[in-house]
Amino acid sequence: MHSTARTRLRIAGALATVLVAAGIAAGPAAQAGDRPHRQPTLADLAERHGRYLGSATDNPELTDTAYTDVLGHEFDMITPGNGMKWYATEPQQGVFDWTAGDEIVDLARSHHQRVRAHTLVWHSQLPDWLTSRTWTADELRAVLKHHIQTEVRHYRGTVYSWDVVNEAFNEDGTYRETLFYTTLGPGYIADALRWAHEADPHAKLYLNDYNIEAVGPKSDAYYALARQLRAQRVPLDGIGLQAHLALQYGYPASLEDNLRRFSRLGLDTALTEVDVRMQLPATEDKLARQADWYRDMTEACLAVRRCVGITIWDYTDKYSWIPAFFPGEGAALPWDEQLAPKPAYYAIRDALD
Ligand code: 9MR
Repeated sequence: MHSTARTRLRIAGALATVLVAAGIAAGPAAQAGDRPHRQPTLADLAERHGRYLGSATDNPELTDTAYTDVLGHEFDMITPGNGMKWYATEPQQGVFDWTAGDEIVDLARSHHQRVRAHTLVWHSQLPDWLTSRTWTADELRAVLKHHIQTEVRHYRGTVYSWDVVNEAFNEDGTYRETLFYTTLGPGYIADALRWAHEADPHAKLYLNDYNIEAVGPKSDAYYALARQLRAQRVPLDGIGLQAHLALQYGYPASLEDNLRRFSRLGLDTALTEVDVRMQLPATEDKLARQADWYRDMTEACLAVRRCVGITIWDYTDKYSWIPAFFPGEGAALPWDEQLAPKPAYYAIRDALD
């Protein structure tokens, strides 16, 4: 939503509160679709702090109108969960397919939401033509550059940022031995950032990974790389901390310090794929702990000036990736499978309010 429209809504909302308090207008029993009377959304609350509140989404879910209703009004940033990945966008070499990504960009634009585009260079979800043969360094460099620049040019002007390279490091802080690393060496990361910047000088360019929320060997590797890239004037704007957390592994208590050290390098940070899974069944106690974690993460981001926003990895347990990847685990998101808000939803509100 444009900020003028939001301001108007906010004024209308404030006016409605006064009228309700004065007994002039209908109170909470008013129709849900009665926009001037609605409570501020998560995005409204985040905007007051100059932050965004986003959700991932995926194409198959978009026929679920109860789902898209919430997606369209509660958030101001959208990430396609799969539609912009290499397997989807270049299924045959040199043959590009924008159908899935475009559908999500168009939906986001129709709700005046921005888009965090995800992702250009990743070892996973690659097309067969790319993984089923060997490449010389020169060949692969040309293939990578063409993929990045064609995709970034296609979405130029329609996306806020790109996760240019995703999941480049191992847990111990060594480079992950991907096709790109083993063929091109570590310089593929700087090259990818430069090529993306050439194709869209306005998009914010990120490196993105999981298990880098706390200070530790893996986030240290990003810190060292980011410092080096900044010194070499490579166009890097931000570090994305995915934040796929699990109750059984503990909360990353150094998150705020970690965000702050990246800020001090002159970089933006964002929590890009947040979820907090648990061993099922979900109990009241686990949902309360989960809510605390969502609150703490939100507060950590608000406490660090250059933490620009938070994206949850879809908003409802109905469409979470967790149960399929971690059997016996789930309930990771702030809305349940019936699209009802959970304690985590109210905890995010509290932290933002
Ligand atoms: O949400 C995505 C899911 O639908 C896919 O099946 C999965 C395949 O690996 O990828 C999921 O998204 C991942 C994201 O692209 C990168 N970080 C980890 C996410 C969860 O696996």
